[in-house]
Amino acid sequence: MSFNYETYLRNDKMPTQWCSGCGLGNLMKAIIRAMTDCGIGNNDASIISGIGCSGRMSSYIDCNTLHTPHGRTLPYATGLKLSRPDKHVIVVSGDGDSMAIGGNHFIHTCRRNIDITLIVANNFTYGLTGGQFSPTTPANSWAPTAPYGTLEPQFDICEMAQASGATFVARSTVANLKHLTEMIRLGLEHKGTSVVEVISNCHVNFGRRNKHPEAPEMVNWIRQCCVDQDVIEVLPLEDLEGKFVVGVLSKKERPEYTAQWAKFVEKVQHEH
Ligand SMILES: Cc1ncc(C[n+]2csc(CCOP(=O)(O)OP(=O)(O)O)c2C)c(N)n1
Ligand code: SF4
Repeated sequence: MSFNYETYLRNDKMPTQWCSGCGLGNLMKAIIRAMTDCGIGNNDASIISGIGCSGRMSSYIDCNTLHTPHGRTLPYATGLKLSRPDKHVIVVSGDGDSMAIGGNHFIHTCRRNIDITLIVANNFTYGLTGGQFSPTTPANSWAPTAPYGTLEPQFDICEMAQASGATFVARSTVANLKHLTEMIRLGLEHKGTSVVEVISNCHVNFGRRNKHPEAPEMVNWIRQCCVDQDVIEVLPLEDLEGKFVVGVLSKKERPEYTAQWAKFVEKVQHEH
């Protein structure tokens, strides 16, 4: 399939402000490809993002966008989806945006199983503000806010999503555009809360301090850390240490919130 990126982009905003080689460029490409694959046009969807380098996604994709305060993408997305259940609501958020300041919204969005696709660009850091450590920064990493190394263990975004009730959970990376497009496409097709974690390179503010200062090398490192979900059964546990398991990690059926809400409103109006 050929992809007409210009149709989806705000071409007057190009080139992007992202650093050269930033993984977010590939993520933007994958989102446009997945929307094209699903036949979702600019007006069929809304892209909502928070504040952060990942937050710029809503400035660049021309798609009924909302650029919301840091950590607050999901309340906006929930309101929008409730008022326009016919639209695809796609949230693009950073690991800080969705796991730190927006962590509570993340949990309750997954719990409701509202039909939103949440794409979390996990670059292990607060990229925009200079590389402070985030809830997904690996332990023993260096950051300006951890001059002696980080002590805290990292959150597993996909485990958090599953435990909170998201009915589609997948992980991919910017190192494999085809796989990433496929995971986003499956998330878009799923009816319910879908969470797609995307391991991305911030070589500038994370990699530079943690032995991966160049984009190609950091992308290769990400690639080498990936293990496909299909093969983990046959691997010894120690081979999974420090690896990102990629693929569809869980898919379940459960009533979707906007459909439940419509029925609920009808029932209440009928009874009162
Ligand atoms: C309420 C509030 N607190 C803090 C900030 C400052 N701030 C802006 S972006 C950001 C972190 C961005 O990190 P992440 O969400 O991981 O996105 P990335 O830049 O890595 O894509 C912070 C702390 C803010 N804008 N608003
Ligand atoms: S600071 Fe990091 S996340 Fe932000 S644009 Fe640069 S490489 Fe990408």
